[in-house]
Amino acid sequence: MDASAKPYTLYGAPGSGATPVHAALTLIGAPVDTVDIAPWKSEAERDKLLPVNPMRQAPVLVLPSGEVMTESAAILVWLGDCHPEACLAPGVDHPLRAQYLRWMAYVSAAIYSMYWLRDVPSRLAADAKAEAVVLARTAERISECWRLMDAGVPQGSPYLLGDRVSVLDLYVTVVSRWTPRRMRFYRDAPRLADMVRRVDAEPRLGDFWAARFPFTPGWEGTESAT
Ligand SMILES: N[C@@H](CCC(=O)N[C@@H](CS)C(=O)NCC(=O)O)C(=O)O
Repeated sequence: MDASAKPYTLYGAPGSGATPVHAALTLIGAPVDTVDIAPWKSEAERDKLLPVNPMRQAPVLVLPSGEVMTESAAILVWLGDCHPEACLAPGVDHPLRAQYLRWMAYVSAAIYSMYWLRDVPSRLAADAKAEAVVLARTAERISECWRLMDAGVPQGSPYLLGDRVSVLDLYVTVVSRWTPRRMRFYRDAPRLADMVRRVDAEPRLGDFWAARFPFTPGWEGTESAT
């Protein structure tokens, strides 16, 4: 990567949906400026995203051209396609391209979408009791989705799309760390679990994880977490 290249600007706090994007940019070796905003925390934080995303959500990636991208799956697919030298995604003619796109959209639509409600359950739940039900039921749904993905992805390779880490692996690795966290995910999705442990230990991402999504004591949670 040309050291004088114009940087990307990435909005989203450590641990957010900006994290798989940032991990991809790290593997690509592209310069990136970060704007740490945690929109799940408050209206005030969400409002900080208004100038770049009317949905007031992270991640937002401002490209070196100044164009704005939102939607984590689209950003990751775009980065994989625009930086083929990094080998982070199967190209349009690759036999795994269709499955790659299928599971990228699945993680976004079936699992990530749950966090609009999980992060602020009062959006649909009227009181604390209803909020607890929402958290338990969305955790069940997330478990089910990981189980189905575990059974459906191609088998027999260290990573989901072969011998090299892809943006799909980065996406699953980060989203599976969100509540109800990893212990439950390991139980639900044992094959995906092997892959995410490899990505957790990826030497090229060691400093990145430490800085942007550290493995702090208790980070894996418990099997019964909601
Ligand atoms: N479909 C969006 C979802 C993004 C999203 O939900 N981001 C969370 C942070 S990780 C957020 O901004 N939450 C605040 C909100 O939804 O109001 C994507 O895939 O990028």
